[in-house]
Amino acid sequence: MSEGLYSMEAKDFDKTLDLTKIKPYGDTMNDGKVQLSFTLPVPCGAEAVEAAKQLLKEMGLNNPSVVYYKELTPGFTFFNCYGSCTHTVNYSSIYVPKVESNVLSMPDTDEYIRQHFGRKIVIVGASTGTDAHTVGIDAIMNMKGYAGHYGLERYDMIEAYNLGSQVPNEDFIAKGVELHADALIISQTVTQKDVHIKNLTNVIELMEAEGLRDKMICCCGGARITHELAQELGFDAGFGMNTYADDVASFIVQEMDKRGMK
Ligand code: B12
Repeated sequence: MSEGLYSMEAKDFDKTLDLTKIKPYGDTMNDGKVQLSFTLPVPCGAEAVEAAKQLLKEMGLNNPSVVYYKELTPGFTFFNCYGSCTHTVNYSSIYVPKVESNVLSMPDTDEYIRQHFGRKIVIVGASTGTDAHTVGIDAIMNMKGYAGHYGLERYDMIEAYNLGSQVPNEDFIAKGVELHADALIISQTVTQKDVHIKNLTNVIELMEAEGLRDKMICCCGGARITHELAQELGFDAGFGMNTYADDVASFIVQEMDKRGMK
């Protein structure tokens, strides 16, 4: 396949696509087809299927169909369903604040560090507070990496320290100071009752109280973290799902350079 074809977007070959009114694509443009699954707290049977279809209609899905249903346990029924979405979204009006840096490969980041700093940079990371999830921070930091992207421990010019999970914020910051960290990176997975907001806010408050905030780059990440939220909470950058070591490493080194950190 030629590169030209790879770079094509649906709007280049389908003239019925209106980016001010997009809806899901099933197998023809604008058919609105979606698949969803859910459980209803009712006994398995014809009434349960009818309830599921009515619910789909209420959700704005035309031609609702239940393609699979099964009793999970007495009194609970699980459904797989299809329907055509009647709602649309104006894609052309969407603006999402994103981390603005040039994403470099691992060798290019190492080279950038050699050229701009002439020393290894130190990054300390953890899942802090009560958060016990380690897979996110491991994906970013572990030597073996994640989804084909090596983690920070693999970089020649980065000294990466992964402190694990449930690290108290005070200990995390103290370790950063002890190791002369250039950047602190935090993973937050649990967002129930806004615990991530309280915890991330606490990190920044502690750093400010100790006069450390402008001495280190601070980043956070997790499935429900956005760059916009991270900045609101006082972080330099936030990284959500589908981000890798390359994204945060590139951001950190370019931000250090911008700030004249040596
Ligand atoms: C595995 C898991 C667990 C394991 C964790 C084991 C471990 N060692 O990590 C265990 C069983 C311990 C667990 C416990 C709990 N869990 Co849990 N868990 C999950 C699960 C299934 C997968 C999470 C995961 O590993 N994802 C894979 C990684 C790679 O994705 P990621 O974290 O998003 O990371 C990527 C990006 O976000 C980003 N990223 C992440 N961190 C960082 C950091 C930086 C600096 C950067 C740059 C990028 C970055 O990069 C990564 C790669 O792209 C999810 C459900 C799911 N399918 O997502 C629930 C889930 C996260 N858990 C949940 C809950 C509620 C809990 C518990 C509260 C349950 C309970 N009632 O006890 C406890 C909490 C314990 C605690 N104190 O934290 C909820 C969270 C809901 C919410 N919005 O808060 C989820 C979504 C399940 C659900 N649908 O309800 N859990």
